[in-house]
Amino acid sequence: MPARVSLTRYLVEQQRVDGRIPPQLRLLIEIVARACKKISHAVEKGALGDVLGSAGTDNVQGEVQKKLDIIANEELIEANEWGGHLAAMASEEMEGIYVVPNRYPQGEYLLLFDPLDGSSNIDVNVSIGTIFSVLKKPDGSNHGVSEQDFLQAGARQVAAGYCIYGPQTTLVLTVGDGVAMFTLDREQGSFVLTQEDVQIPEDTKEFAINMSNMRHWDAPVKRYIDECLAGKEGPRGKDFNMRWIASMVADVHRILTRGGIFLYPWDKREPEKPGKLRLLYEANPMSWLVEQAGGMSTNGKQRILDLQPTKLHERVSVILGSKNEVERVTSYHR
Ligand code: AHM
Ligand code: MG
Repeated sequence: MPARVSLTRYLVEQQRVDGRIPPQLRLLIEIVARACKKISHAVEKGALGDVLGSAGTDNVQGEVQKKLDIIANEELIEANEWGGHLAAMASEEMEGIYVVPNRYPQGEYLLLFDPLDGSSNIDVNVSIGTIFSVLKKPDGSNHGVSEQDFLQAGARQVAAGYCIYGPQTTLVLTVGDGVAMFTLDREQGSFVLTQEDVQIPEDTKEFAINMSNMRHWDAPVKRYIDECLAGKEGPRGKDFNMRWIASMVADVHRILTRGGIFLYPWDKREPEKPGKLRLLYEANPMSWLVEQAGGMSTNGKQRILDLQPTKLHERVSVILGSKNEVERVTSYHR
């Protein structure tokens, strides 16, 4: 039987091969993984750990915070602030950026996260996850760190991934050399490489969208879904299946595993908002993973990774997954 490759070994080998991962970035990814392990334990305890339910507070987006949203946010901050690899962090659950306190050394990386994605699924025991993205502090910004430093296009990410807390806990990672998946071995307490070079099939018969919003969609999205629903008798000439987990991590994990298309488009409910999902914490890391696995990701008009963010909590319309389907929906917008 071939030797098991741990996350640590995978990262050390990535560092050795062509210096793809500098030591500080390797440390950062390991620490994020360690925090995810702790979050996974908290999730697993559920009612026994008194972690379910609402925390009685709202976040910056006006959404009710769950206890686990806050626990996960704190785990990520505590795990990452002392290592010397980071300059600052930004989170979906915090209004402003969190600058590493000056009692610790300052590093050159910026960490962004959605500490617990799929919050509405926490209490019903359905898969949820942590999404993260890593940027480098722009050159020349030697005078501390500001929110402006985080406003970089997704194409400039140096690492991105998520950890899904489902039947298994799986960490999915890219550092720009394809996508690798690591399953948590609970007995050993370590992440073990279980899939490398993840590839999303170019075609699919599976779509994911919140159908209850149909009456609010824009014409191109409506057209695309109508054609899928028409099945074999319609213009697509094949039957489609639908899945909607309402945890982006779980929907994207399915797509990385067997293909499919995911849409959370702009809709008329809140016309001034470009979409529901957050560009920096959700769309960018997921888009890079999907592209690294041979898929495609757009906001209907442009490649998401090329969008220049204008604010920390910016929202965006998201269409990602199997290349030919994303290409089709995007062409309907032209
Ligand atoms: P969250 O980060 O507060 O959990 O919100 C993001 C989630 C995504 O995971 C998911 O795709 C979407 O919101 C589900 O939204 P809806 O409940 O409108 O279907
Ligand atoms: Mg989220």
